[in-house]
Amino acid sequence: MVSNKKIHQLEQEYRIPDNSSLLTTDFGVRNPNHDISLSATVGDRKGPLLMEDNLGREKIMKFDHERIPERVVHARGTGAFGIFKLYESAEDVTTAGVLTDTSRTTPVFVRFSTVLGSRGSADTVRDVRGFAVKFYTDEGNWDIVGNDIPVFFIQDAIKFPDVIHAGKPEPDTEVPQGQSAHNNFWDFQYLHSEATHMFMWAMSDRGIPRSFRMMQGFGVNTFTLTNSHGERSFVKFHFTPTLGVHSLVWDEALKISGQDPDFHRKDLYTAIDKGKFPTWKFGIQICPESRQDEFDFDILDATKVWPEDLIPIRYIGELELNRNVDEFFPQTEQAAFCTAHVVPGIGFSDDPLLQGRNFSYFDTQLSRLGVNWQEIPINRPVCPVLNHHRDGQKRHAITKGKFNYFPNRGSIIRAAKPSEGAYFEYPEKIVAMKQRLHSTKFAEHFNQAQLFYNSLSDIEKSHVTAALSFELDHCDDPVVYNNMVTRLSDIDIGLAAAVAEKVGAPPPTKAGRANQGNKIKGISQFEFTPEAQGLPATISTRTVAIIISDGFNRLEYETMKAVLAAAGAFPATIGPRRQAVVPAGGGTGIVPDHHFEGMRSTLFDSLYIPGGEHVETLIKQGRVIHWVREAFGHCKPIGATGEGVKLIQTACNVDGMKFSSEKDGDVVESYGVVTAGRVGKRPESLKEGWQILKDAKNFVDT
Ligand code: HDE
Repeated sequence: MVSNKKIHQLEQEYRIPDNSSLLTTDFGVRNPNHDISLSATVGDRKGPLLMEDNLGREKIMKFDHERIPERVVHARGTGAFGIFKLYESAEDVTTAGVLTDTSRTTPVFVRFSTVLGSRGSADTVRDVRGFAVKFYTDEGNWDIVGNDIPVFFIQDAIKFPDVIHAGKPEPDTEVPQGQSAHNNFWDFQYLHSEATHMFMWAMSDRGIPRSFRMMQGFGVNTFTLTNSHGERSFVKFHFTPTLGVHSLVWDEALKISGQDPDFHRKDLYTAIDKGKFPTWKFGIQICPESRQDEFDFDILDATKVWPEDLIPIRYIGELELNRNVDEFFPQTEQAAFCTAHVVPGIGFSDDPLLQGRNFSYFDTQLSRLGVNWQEIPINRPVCPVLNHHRDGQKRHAITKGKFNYFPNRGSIIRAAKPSEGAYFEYPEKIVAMKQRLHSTKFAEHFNQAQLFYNSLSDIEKSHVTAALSFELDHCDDPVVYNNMVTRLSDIDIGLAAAVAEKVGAPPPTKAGRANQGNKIKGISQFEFTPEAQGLPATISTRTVAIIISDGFNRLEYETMKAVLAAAGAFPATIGPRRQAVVPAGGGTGIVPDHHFEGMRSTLFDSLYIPGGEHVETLIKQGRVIHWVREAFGHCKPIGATGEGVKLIQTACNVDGMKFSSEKDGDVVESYGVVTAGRVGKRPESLKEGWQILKDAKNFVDT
């Protein structure tokens, strides 16, 4: 199993040995009975329980206090360990060891999350996703507490309670759970025009990722880097998934919320467990101080991206997740991130959202985990911690000696010098007025919302229209949806008109603001497929349901399964029962992984139906027809060989299309129907769809 400095620390210092077998109490005494409470026995019956039962009381008392407050936002999430490797030094802009020393491997812990839902809510709701990375560097912990969307709803942290109150369940009914589709959320969006850019992202396919492994991560706020000459630049952080950026379709997301609320959590766990470690390229966008006033937006405004055409992304490292947690609560739930955690060479900017966040994360951990939250194993740095902070609830460290103040008459402890790696506070010159004002350029709210919309492909645009139409359909206050249509006309009159018609708002008569038609790079998901990133297309980690019933063609089944597995895909066999299903001609049967009612097509990326007489049985079963038809409706690649084609034709009402693989005589060469797929771009023809199943040569040639 993968190990590193942090894993070693956790295992050496905190692991309960898994080779001991005798139960004990929390105070270490061997426990004679964990199952039966102590009581008086009256005749041959148990009488009243005894107060004296300290073993029983300890067990129940510990249970009573198992819950801690869930995170006030981002409560629903999951995490994994990994490493960060730097392949190009950024020493021209920073002194941070983690960004300059290419020989290092820095351990990380990453937690992904949704924002609005509570801890038990579903994974696939439409929402922003958290992407929080804790780097355990040799110089201390550095946290990038980011999201999968590069901008935010508000510009000033003081607005955070409002945006979150408006998005969370409404106060009178506590409805809806983990949804933005309600009056208060959209009322807020209209009344805060600065949110326009962000809600457009959230309504795009970015709001319903296929997998945490297929999302970008962004630091969102503007940070600073300082180099060895004391020069400072502004910086934005980026993580780009090498598997590409991919989304669910909305109908799938809705259904999966009920069918498997843990879909994303399991997806990440399974990939890591099977050794298919997800990776992200790590990039920085650097804006030297001298250029900070050059743009028509303020570089400290978190509702704006820095268009790549203006400031390119420099990819300098790679993040890999390679180990699941051993226990969810002490590791993932107690992980505590804080934007104020930076290491020498990295600093803050005056971004007012970041300034507020630096206070908020520290503060929230106090109520969630207590004042000694940084001593919890998952949060401890891998380098030494030494200071005169003392006491408080659940203090673990035991410090010897007389002095708990500084300086003192006897201690050898002293403050570090810059040459010893002390944190460097950049001496920023400030001549200021103290007042409650926004920066002047913060007043512009629609340019980038429009750039975003214009930069999407037509398919992605249609998804935005559909998403807004869905969300506003769930708002029953006409003030809300009428206002929102007005707001949309500030972006695009066509979009506003299409949504107005669906949701019953008066059609907009004129654009609030003409659409300038400009576009920028780095917005459409099509730009982030592996191919677009110059990486090989891959079917790796894609799930393929193979549908069989008694009488299936064993050769076709086994060949396809082997080909899929060899290409790194995760095939699963689905049959009428989880007991042996017998192939044509008899012989040992195959025990399916699931039965038709136990799973749904929504939980797979693709379907394959081998030939054989089983097709005659399959086409008579409503649930099987539903499997195929639904996958077709969700534009998934569907492959079939031999008689399997008939099932697709029957289920989907389409004619078979002849195709052949590069390999003559291969069982893959047959007749079949393949529809559009969900990998990256959605193919518009059957032929393009097949490309995905086939995944170029990877698929058939392996
Ligand atoms: Fe957070 N945010 N946030 N946020 N945030 C929290 O901290 C807050 C913002 C983000 O996996 C809380 O530990 C304020 C932007 C993530 O544990 C809290 C503001 C971005 C996570 C908090 C923001 C984020 C949080 C709740 C406006 C993207 C989950 C629990 C100024 C860059 C971290 C906690 C995890 C969590 C405050 C805005 C990302 C209350 C005041 C912008 C990924 O402190």
